[in-house]
Amino acid sequence: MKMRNKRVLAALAALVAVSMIATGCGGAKTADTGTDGAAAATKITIGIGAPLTQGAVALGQGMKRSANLAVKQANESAAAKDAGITFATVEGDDQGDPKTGVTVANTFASDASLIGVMGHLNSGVTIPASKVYNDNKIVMVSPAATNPALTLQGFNNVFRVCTIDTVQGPTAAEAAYTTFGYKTVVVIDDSTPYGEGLAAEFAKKFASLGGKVLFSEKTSDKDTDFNALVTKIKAAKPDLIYYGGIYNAGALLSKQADDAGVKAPMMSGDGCYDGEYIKLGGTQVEGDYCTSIGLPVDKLPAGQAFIDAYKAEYPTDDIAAYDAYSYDAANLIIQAVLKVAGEQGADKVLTPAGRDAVIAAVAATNTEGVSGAISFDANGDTTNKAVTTYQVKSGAWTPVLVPGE
Ligand code: ABU
Repeated sequence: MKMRNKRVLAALAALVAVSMIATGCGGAKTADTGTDGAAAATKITIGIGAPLTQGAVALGQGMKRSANLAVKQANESAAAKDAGITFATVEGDDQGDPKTGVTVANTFASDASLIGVMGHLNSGVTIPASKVYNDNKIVMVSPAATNPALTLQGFNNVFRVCTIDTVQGPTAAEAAYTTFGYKTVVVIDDSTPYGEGLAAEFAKKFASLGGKVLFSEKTSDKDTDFNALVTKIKAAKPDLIYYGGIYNAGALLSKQADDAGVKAPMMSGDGCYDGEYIKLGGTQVEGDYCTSIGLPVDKLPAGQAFIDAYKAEYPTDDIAAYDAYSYDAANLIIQAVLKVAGEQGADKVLTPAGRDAVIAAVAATNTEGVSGAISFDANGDTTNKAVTTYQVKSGAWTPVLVPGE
């Protein structure tokens, strides 16, 4: 074969490899991408654990897009090339289901090139999956799981860049009672660790402020017919409905309450902060509230650069609630890998000592991300405790209480 043809083939092979990385293909245990005598790069894989086909799909797909964007940018950077590393991603569709999440975690753990996981979304999935990662020295950074129990397991490899529900619940209660003046509430949750925990934190603070919880009730995150509950809510005549759960069921509850003539708006947490809530609920959810983690992306110093890069990569997709956090979570893993590669060599990153060093590097994070300043406390929780309150106005979630404003 003539040298020129060999070069063309090598260039094509490199292009295929890059396109696999950019589209999130993965699963192979090793892959080298060296061309024409260049030193072969070490492939380091980051798992994307999220609900991609069932559950909070709108939020999960956003997480995937953002982690893939971070990896694409990393692979274009001089830092990765100089370190001799090519990053790849592999998707794990946990479907928002704890058992499926553990299966995803075990599949990730069987990939020898996988160093870390950006995920998962649901606390009820993230908590059992995190044990698998701990058993396998895989660093995990969740952009979304807010139940406090996640980081109270004594695992040194578990981190999250979202604040927790012992912050979010009381913040919502303060907003509801003190700022908006709602004095009575009905508290509903979806029986998930997230929904139960958040609703309990809200109710505790609301009552401590002097508010009255008229009744509390449990539903399921799979429920679609809330008519019996709505009848009960209507009879109680609350000022406000508080819902701990995800947008799919939350929007239907609010819509059905409105259709039945319940005047009270609904307030919920970050699990409802998505345009899908408004699409599913229609005009009936106008005036509803939710809280979500952090500041609105466009109010963050690095927010506009992220928005520009995101729109260039995904022109038809909206930025979802955890996208900036997912981008940051992936970048923390990337930066930790590059640090360890620089200190020990790329070939050492996937050794047990290298994995310990990557976990230690994430723990020592002290940086500015798109979501703001990022560092972790001893449990692996972010020290950024900002929570923004939104309201549906003219068919869009609109910030109404922004920390610092
Ligand atoms: N934080 C809201 C949705 C995810 C979860 O914590 O279950």
